[in-house]
Amino acid sequence: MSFRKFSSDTDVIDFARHHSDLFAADEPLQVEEIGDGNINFVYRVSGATNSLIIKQALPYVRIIGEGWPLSQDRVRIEAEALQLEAKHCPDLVPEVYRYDAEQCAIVMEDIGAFENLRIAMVQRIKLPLLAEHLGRFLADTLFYTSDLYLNTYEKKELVKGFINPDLCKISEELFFWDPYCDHERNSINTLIRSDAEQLWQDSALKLEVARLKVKFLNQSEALLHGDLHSGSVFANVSGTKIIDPEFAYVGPAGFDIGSIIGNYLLNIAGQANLSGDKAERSDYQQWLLVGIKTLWHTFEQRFREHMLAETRDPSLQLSEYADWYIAELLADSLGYAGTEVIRRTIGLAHVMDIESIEDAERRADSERLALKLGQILIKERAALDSIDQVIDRVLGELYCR
Ligand code: SR1
Ligand code: MG
Repeated sequence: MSFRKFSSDTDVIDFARHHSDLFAADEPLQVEEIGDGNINFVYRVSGATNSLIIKQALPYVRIIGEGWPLSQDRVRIEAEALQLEAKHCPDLVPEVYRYDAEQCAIVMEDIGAFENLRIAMVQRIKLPLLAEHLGRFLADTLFYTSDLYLNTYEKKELVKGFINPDLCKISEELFFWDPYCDHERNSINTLIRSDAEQLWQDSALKLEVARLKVKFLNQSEALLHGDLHSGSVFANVSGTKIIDPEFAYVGPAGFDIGSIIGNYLLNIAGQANLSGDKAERSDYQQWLLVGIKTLWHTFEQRFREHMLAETRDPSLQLSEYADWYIAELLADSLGYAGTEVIRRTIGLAHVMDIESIEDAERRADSERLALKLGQILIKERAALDSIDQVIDRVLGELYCR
């Protein structure tokens, strides 16, 4: 049978029964479409005691339609990336039960016991293990897919298996071009139009963004998740699950680290004006800043341990090299965090952390703060030598307004 979009609950249920043994043959099943992302359709199929998730990729971007075609190979890439991540951190990703190339669909574990991180952050829920889990995920997935660990042949096979041009093109444009010009895809609060126009005139900033873009295009350093924003993370007080690696490709390691740090910062900017008690919002901003620190320290310590104990290439085993490598990674991560913050503020795809501020003036204030933080990170990334300096710099912007 050739590809067919699931067009009814029965289609989805038949597919679930055929591709899993979780359900009894006579068990009644329910389907809900739960996809809230921009690109795909996601269904939860539930029986009396078990449930699973089916994700189907259509040959175009869901929110745009057939006017924005998109390779369905992304679903193979997602399935293979999840399986590879599971080798290194099985507790941090949903289990893939089946990948069906014909229907461009993945059948996977239901992670309904976890809450979407973006929603949790908007609600100011503190998740005690989150930052450590993210740091461990990043250290393990990035180290074990890099030339530090893989041999020449394994690494080139990895690069080949994750050639992902359509999805890379989306990021190349949405991160590194659209927000830096008056692009028709941008969405800009009219109250900050002049701030955006100023940013478009800033050639020092655009030069730094160009340098980050060239790394994104050329630096085949490690297998990235490729879209590690807080909507791709689910968490609760005891666990974390990272989903949706359809943008995976072999790129600069700092891109993943920066994407998630950027999402912490977007929430920090949002908390300046989200509804609720001011003291509670400030307290949550502090919690997020501590989270960035913990995430980076967990990552740094674990990645360094991996480098010193498991780097296979003898020419890369010097401890001085590990120091240099990690310092470069911090700078890259800060730069990419800045591009994530800016593109989510004036580009195509915005975030609830700021969009849910109803009052346009207050939203504009958070957007200005986000733009400021993004520019600082991009322009000052080489001078910010430690995560403590980064936190101080952010605090300076938060409290000197
Ligand atoms: C058209 S896709 C817009 C954004 O949604 C995805 O989740 C990625 O973040 C992409 O940049
Ligand atoms: Mg996604």
